[in-house]
Amino acid sequence: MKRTQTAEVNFDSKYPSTHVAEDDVRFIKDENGLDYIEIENRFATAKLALQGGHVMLWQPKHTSEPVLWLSKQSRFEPGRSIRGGIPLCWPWFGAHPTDSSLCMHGFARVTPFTVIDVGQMNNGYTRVILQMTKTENAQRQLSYPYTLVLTIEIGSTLSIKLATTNRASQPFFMGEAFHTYFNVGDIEAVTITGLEQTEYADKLLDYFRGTEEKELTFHNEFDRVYVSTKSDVVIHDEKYKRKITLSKRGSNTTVVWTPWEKKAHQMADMPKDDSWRHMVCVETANAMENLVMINPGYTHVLAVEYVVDEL
Ligand code: TA6
Repeated sequence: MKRTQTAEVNFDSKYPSTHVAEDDVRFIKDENGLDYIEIENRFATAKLALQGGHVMLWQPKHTSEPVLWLSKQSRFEPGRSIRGGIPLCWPWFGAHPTDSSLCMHGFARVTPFTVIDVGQMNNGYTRVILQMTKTENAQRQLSYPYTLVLTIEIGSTLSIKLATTNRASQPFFMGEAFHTYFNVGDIEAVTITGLEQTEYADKLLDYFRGTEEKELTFHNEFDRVYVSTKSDVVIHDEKYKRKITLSKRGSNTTVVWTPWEKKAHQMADMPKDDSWRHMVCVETANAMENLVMINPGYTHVLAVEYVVDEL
């Protein structure tokens, strides 16, 4: 099997590698020392950073705009999370439950992943399998043994699975999310369905609990954690004349967030223009009362698939 690589990439030789078509995959390293994988197959283009197992870009060939939003001000530096794409929140979502000195959304998104396998699937999609490394920073924040494996399948749809295996002798609880930034024509021309009649905690109202009564529309900052929901969610984008369907497994929480202008302009890695109008986060998660308990030796998988259709 011949690989196309322009930089040294950590391959784990114990996994057999399937065929990688030469024009599909490139391995690159930037001037900051971050490693990336660029994928071009007959269905889509994509770009991943090995830091955080971070899917930065995905654009199926049947749609004219990228599906994921990526900040022009993002800092592509070791140890800093990338603003946009699909940041991983793991092994907690939001603030750490007991130690406020630890970073928001856990440490997976700033931890290097190694490449376990990259291959072309029978349907022509490209599958990338990554495993999170055990850095000192990671070990300091989570000492008991586990493995974290991310599988990404790139084609006219995008499928992501995050598998957590408990290698300890006692159960452990964790929170997690695919904190996905979707690229939209204009947030005020977006409607989100699938969360009607679902209980939420509103972060902007000190986690006030309510029940969503109708489809979501956006005219100001919005930050709600929808709990105990396994439903698909659909982002209807009137401006781009498309809809994005999120189908999930192993998730009981969906988070919806737009910072709006004021908060976006306070964030160092968000442009001070109207870029915030072109993103909405719809996050496939397990958070709040939906934390996951994993018994010794067991594996929990968080999975989502994104499908883009014309409106
Ligand atoms: O998922 C929504 C949220 O928790 C918001 O409250 C906001 O903090 C957002 O995540 C961004 O978090 P980050 O740490 O990536 O800046």
